[in-house]
Order: sequence, then C-alpha cells, then structure tokens
Amino acid sequence: MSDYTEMWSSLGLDLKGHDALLSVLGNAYSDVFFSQKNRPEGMKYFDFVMSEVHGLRIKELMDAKGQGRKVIGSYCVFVPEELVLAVDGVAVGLCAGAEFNFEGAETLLPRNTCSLIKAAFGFKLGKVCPYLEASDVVVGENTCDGKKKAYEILGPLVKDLYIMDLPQTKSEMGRALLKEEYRKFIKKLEKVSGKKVTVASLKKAVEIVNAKRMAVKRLAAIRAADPAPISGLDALLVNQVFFHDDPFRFTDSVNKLCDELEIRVKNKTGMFPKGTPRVVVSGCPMAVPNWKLPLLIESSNAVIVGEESCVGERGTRWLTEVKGNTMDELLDSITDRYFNIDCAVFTPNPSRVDYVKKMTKNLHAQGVIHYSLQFCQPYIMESGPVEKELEKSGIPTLRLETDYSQEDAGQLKTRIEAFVERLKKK
Ligand code: BJ8
Repeated sequence: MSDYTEMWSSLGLDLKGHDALLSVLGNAYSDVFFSQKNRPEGMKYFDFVMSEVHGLRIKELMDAKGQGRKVIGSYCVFVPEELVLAVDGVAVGLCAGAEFNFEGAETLLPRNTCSLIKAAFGFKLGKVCPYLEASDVVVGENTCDGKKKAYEILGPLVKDLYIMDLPQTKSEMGRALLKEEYRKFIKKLEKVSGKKVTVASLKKAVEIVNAKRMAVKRLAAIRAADPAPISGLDALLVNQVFFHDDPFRFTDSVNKLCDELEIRVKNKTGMFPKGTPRVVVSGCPMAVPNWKLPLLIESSNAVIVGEESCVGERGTRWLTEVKGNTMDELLDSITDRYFNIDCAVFTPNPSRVDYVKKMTKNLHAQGVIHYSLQFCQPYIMESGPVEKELEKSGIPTLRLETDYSQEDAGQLKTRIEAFVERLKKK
C-alpha cells in the first residue's frame, strides 16, 4: 500500500490508533480469507479492495470531494443510494464490525448497547474511520431505539448529521411517511451539493444501483449449486464491499466473479465437498470486518449458502422498478422498492420469515442459523417466532446471540458443531 499518512492526517485521524487498527485487520484478514483453499480467482479483486479500503478508496473519495462532489455516509439500507447518486454524490456505508475503543464508547452509551452501535462510537471517538471523517453528511435513521437515541449523542460529534424518520408499520400511512422523508432527503442533498435532482439524473442513478444489485443477485443465485462454488465467507465479503466500492467497478468485478463461478458449477468444482451441510444465516447485519460467525460455521464442516441480512439479500433483493416519467412517479418507484425491506424494526414483520423459508428451499439449505447481536431488541425478539415457524416447517434452526468479542467463540463452535450433526441426520 502507498503511503497515505498525509491524507489520513488531513482527515484528522489518530495515526497511532489507526495504524493499530489496520495491523489487527490485516492479520485477521490473512487468517480468515487466505487460509481458504481453492478460492475463485475473481476474489483477488476483493482482496485488493480490502487491502486498500482505507487507502486508495479514500483517495478516490478525496479526489471526488476535490471535484466538488459530496460524500454521504449512512448506517442503514433504508437510505437510498439512488438519491445520493442523482446529485452526483458518493454513498458510503459507515457501519463498523470491529470491537474498537468500546471503553470510549461506553463513556457515552450504556454498556448494554449492541456492538454495531458501540463500534460506530468507538470508531468516531478513536478517530480511526476515514469514511466517517470524509463524509460531508452523515445520515442517521430512526429505526431501532438504540440507533435512534444514539444519533442524539452522535449529532454534536459529527459535521452534519441528518436524521431521517422511518415508519414502523407497513401501512398506507407508513408508506406516505417514507415517501415524504425521501422527498425531504432530496432537498437536503440538493442543498449540500448545489445540484438539482432531475428525472434524467434519477433514472440514471436507478440504473447504476440496479446493475449493482443485479450482480449480487446473480451471485446469490449461483450459490444454489452443490458443491458450493464459493464460500459463505467470500460471498459475505462481496456483500460487505457493496457498501464501500465504486459502483461501476464493483458491478463489473462481481459479474466477472460470477462468470468464473458459473464455469465452476459446470465443472462441479466446489470450495467444499458435495453434500457438505448447507445453512442460511439470518438476522442482524455483519459489517466489515465482522467475520466471526461465518468463520466458526465454515470451520465446522458446513457451508453458508445465503445471508438473510441487510448485508445480503434483505439489502439487495429488490430492484427499483421505474413506473413513470415524472419526479413524483420516480419517487413512488423508489419508495415502493425500499418499503419492501423487512427489517425487524417493523411490526408485524411476517414477510421476513417467509423469505427465510424461500431462501432455504431455493438454495437447498438444510438449516438456518439465526444471528442476533447481544442487546439487539428487534432481532432477538423476532428470533423466537422465526425459530418456531421454521421448525414447524421442518427447517432445523439454531438461534445464536453474540457480540464482536472472541470470548464466546469456543462455546459458539460447540453449539454450531452439534447443529451441523443434526443437519447431517436430516
Ligand atoms: S434495515 S437491520 S441496516 S436498521 S443490531 S443497530 S437493529 S440494536 S442494524 Fe439495521 Fe437498517 Fe434494519 Fe437493516 Fe439496532 Fe439491532 Fe443494533 Fe441494528
């Protein structure tokens, strides 16, 4: 990697803390990803992206800013990338998946806050996230209570925090609220960028984001093959990079990877032997570099064939279907697309479990591992009924609750291994 010290300093990063984070991440990455055998060649691109995730990609963001483009950071898949692109902005994901400076985070947040929120604060207070520091606007969304209240505390710590309200029910009023919030968000984007969202710019943006989604949907479908042509770890990595990379380059690279995987499927080349127990993971999102659970699962003689998660199919399975030619019709199309997202903050939320069943069937999985972060009320609460419904449908389900630490790794592995034995007998 080139020397980016000057750029990191100009962003106000704490160089010592940042170096320490990069070194831990670099080692973890090698251990987790390079220890896999027979990885697809196409993963080399994603290895490169990860090696430059705080380097070259940040330089690109800074160059874009130099050309007057705005960087918009967000923590949730309800924030439409299309709208950001329609003002020629750059959208970046800010969720963090590592236990960094939790002591600092706990000076502002209760201890019983989920790791995802704590990590966002740990990264901010430790000044180690160049994406956050490069963001001209940070969008916070009113989803779970934890995030909603945490944004009140985050507000004074960042340059420009914009709060987006979100509905909690899939009602007519809920949809109207979402549409209105997106209309307000357009105004905010127009103000910060000095550019107008037009029918043409929005249509173009929809095309770009849809292409990205179609590429990951293609990847998701290929994973139905047995033997699995790609590991769950690598597929998760692709879904994580979705939130950071240049959209055109990302789409192109995923499609190239899929071309290779299709040949693997034809040749029956797999990452795991044919007949390896197959699982779908469902639940909370796994942000970079949260690879803990997939690593435990795939080192227990099972393969992950799909993620029902916002870093996975919940975030990408719907395309935006353009249903008209006016701004209002386009806004309707975008609202309809995002209103499908079945996050556990919605009540009731029946489509989520229905989709988990569908994924299990389509991907020929034998079981589901439900993953909740500790203290995540929405997903922990929903995990009971989800398990009940899946088991009733004959789908073995294992419910796990964990955090970003490695303390419970041994215990989790024991439970996962026992679950895999159950799947073998199915
Ligand atoms: S649409 S899943 S990205 S809100 S893990 S912070 S829910 S307490 S992340 Fe999410 Fe948007 Fe929903 Fe998706 Fe709260 Fe739970 Fe923490 Fe969570």
